[in-house]
Amino acid sequence: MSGLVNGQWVNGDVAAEEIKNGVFQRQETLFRQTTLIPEAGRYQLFVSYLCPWASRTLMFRKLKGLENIISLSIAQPVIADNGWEFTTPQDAGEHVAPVRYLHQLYTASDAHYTGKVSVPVLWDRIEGRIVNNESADIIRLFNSQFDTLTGNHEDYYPLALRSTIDEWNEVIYHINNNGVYKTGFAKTQ
Ligand SMILES: N[C@@H](CCC(=O)N[C@@H](CS)C(=O)NCC(=O)O)C(=O)O
Repeated sequence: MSGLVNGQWVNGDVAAEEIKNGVFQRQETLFRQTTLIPEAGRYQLFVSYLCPWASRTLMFRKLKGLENIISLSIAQPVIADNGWEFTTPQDAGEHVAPVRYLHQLYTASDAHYTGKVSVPVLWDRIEGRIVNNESADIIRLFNSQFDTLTGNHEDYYPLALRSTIDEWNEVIYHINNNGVYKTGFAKTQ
């Protein structure tokens, strides 16, 4: 697996620490801001249709009527030598050069970033930094943070059901969502 080491792109076994004794152990996500400023045009979502985690953020963008509020950039459906790549450079605001590779967003946010460069990414165009790259957080942000702008008050994480949702999430995440990766990336039976 490739990624960034101290802000430099390395096409090799960067995330080797993810495989311990043949077992895939998912790296912790680093950018985890959990409140946003409800402003149209401020945030930009970077995805690839290849990625199921990114796909759930796309679904929520649609469900919550955020298509005119949060702009979208779609990487090619393959992780190539330079990681996630865009067919045409993507405008991401004033603080960063047009984005050809997703890793540009990571180094713009943290010049010394070390780790995987993954989709989805929620980017702040005004401050020029990643606010969150964890799909579980991003769907919750979409669920609640823009209601005043959209008038869409549909709540997919209602207070009364949260503990039940969290309980099921724990089960589904380990067995199903991340289970696919544990099976796919494991080096031993
Ligand atoms: N914790 C992240 C995981 C996202 C993730 O694993 N994305 C994969 C694609 S499905 C990725 O971008 N991997 C890049 C790589 O392995 O180098 C989330 O749920 O948002």
